[in-house]
Amino acid sequence: MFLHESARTHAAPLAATAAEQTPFSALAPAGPAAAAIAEVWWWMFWGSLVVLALVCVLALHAVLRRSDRPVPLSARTLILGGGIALPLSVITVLLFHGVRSGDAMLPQDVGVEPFRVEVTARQWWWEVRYPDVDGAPLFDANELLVPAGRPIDIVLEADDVIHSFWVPRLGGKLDAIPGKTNVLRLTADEPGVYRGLCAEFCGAQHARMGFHLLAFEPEELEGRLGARAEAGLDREGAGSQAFAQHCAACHSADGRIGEPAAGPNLAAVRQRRHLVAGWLQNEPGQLRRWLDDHQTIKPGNLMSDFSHVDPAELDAIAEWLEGQ
Ligand code: HEC
Ligand SMILES: [Cu+2]
Repeated sequence: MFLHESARTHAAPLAATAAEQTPFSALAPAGPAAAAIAEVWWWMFWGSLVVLALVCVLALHAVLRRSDRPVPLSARTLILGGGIALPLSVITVLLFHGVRSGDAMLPQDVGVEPFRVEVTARQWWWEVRYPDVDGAPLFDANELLVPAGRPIDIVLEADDVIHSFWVPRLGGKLDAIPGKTNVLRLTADEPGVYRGLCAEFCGAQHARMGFHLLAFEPEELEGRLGARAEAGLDREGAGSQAFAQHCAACHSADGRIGEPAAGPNLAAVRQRRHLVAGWLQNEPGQLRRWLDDHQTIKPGNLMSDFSHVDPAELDAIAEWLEGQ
């Protein structure tokens, strides 16, 4: 008991640092679905280690034995035992664990109403919709704000090609397929920042198609979502007009309006921690830099070129979006 307690107090900060250093590690699970997967991983790890040790011992034995007598095992026993019984039993155990951990990813009735968030994957970013924030849908991008300690249903769709939604510390991957709706059930046990990525090659900027899942205590979540819903942009002014001219064909600047969705909704862009699908820290100057250098920052991305636009106009748009 005593030992157990002290081991735990030492393990907790260690686990926290490991998670910070390895935000993409499925072996630092932070929710039940990921824990089930990590368990299968450890079973396979220790299982294969035992088999390897066994093979080494047998090999050593074969090399070192003195006698010339043949091994008292018939070919039949070897084929039936090593070729059929052994793989069959290993695969059966793995199948059992695999199906169980796969099951943990699917929505099931647990007596608590899940939090629902809809995600549409595009080249190369994630549209995020909350069906009901103060009575109406709210549109955002590349960041999922969710409650901690409550099941989350992520309703996945795709626009252009097949993508795969993965938050390694929270659970397994699920494909986002055009024309099909898949639902992934995750739970983040504790508040925190969990990193996610596209886990299926989907084009040139696939490697820069990340996102962040931010889990909050329920009261804080309400405040945060409310703030995003109220991130109203001043409809007057030079920035607004220039935006209408150069950007509004692809971007909505109203969190309550989803279209056009060729580019991320920009109403609350200043509240996001990152720009361009988790790739740039959202620091002063980065948004403006993106407008000039976006083909260098994310080559091949689907935003148009603005080299023909007066830089002063782009300054005004950036200032307007950043709410200065
Ligand atoms: C042809 C469509 C198109 C036009 C026009 C366009 N954009 Fe974009 N924009 C995109 C796409 C697509 C992305 C996503 C890029 C990615 O992450 O791969 C994007 C991303 C962005 C982002 C990053 C948002 C985030 O949170 O990740 C900002 C900021 C942005 N655009 C601003 C602008 C501004 C300002 C203009 C007008 C000067 C503009 N865009 C015009 C398509 C467009
Ligand atoms: Cu993708």
